[in-house]
Amino acid sequence: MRAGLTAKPKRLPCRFFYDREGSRFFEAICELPEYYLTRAELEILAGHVAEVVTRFPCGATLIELGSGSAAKTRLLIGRFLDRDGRLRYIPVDISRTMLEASARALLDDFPRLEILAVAGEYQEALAHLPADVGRPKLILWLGSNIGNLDRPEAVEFLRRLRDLTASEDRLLVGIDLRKDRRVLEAAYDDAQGVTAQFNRNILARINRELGGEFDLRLFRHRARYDADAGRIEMYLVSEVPQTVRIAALDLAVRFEDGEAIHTENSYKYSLAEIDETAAAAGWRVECQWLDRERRFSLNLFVTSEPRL
Ligand code: AVI
Repeated sequence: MRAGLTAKPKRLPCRFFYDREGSRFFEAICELPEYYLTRAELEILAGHVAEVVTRFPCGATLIELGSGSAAKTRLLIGRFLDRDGRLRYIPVDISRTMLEASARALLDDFPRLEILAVAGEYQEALAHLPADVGRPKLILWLGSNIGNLDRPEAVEFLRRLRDLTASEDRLLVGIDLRKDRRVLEAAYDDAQGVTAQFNRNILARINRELGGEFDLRLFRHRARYDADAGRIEMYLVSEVPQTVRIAALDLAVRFEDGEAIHTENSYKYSLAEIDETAAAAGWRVECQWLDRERRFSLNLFVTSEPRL
């Protein structure tokens, strides 16, 4: 927080959005009419879940990165259990409360499911997965979570995942597509102001956890699409010149009128960029499905090269 708020321009890492409140706001975003991503991915999964499951023999392990409420995963879990009678599911999420709530709800509905939940940033949590997670593995990275990584970081992380997988394993990645600016900007600046609340929650969190004195009413939510970079950028813009104290950091942060904190990037991909990104990380796109409106893609990656 200190590094970001004293940097020029100011920035805060988007992973800090997700405390209990932030995770709730994000769940509300997923229900918004403008935020098409969740519905589009669900539509694709519903149409192709059987096709995904048939690629695996009995006894597969399902690992999910950034599982959240795991709403979409239920389709896959249900299908695997109907076929195999058992399934090991390893959800990894930064929000411990969300992880506990979703694991309990899943066990209520699927008593034969075995769950090993890992709380942590998923990049780091990978190092803590048990050595024997079971084979073959289907790793889920849904919701276009890949979009919150810069493009080179996405390649690097995909390569790490590749190093954990064997030729019979698969990675199912949901990736949002480049599209008209109006559709994208509405999705990240909705009429009800839920995304604005989600964005401001990062300041509310500094107030709660670090004794910050941010007045949330003095920061405006801004979401802009940079078509060249292919990314939505989110900012919190100070409406007035002001100085904000943060007790636990022993810091006074000065804001000029209109000065912005950059809080999130959400990258969008073309189909060619998906191929290139996969290839650069040692994967190949085995199957690719789009929703009816061709806004979102679901991609089944398979390793393209043997492990060293
Ligand atoms: C979690 N992530 C994929 C979301 C996105 O679309 O980049 C976070 C989000 N930010 C604003 N709305 C949703």
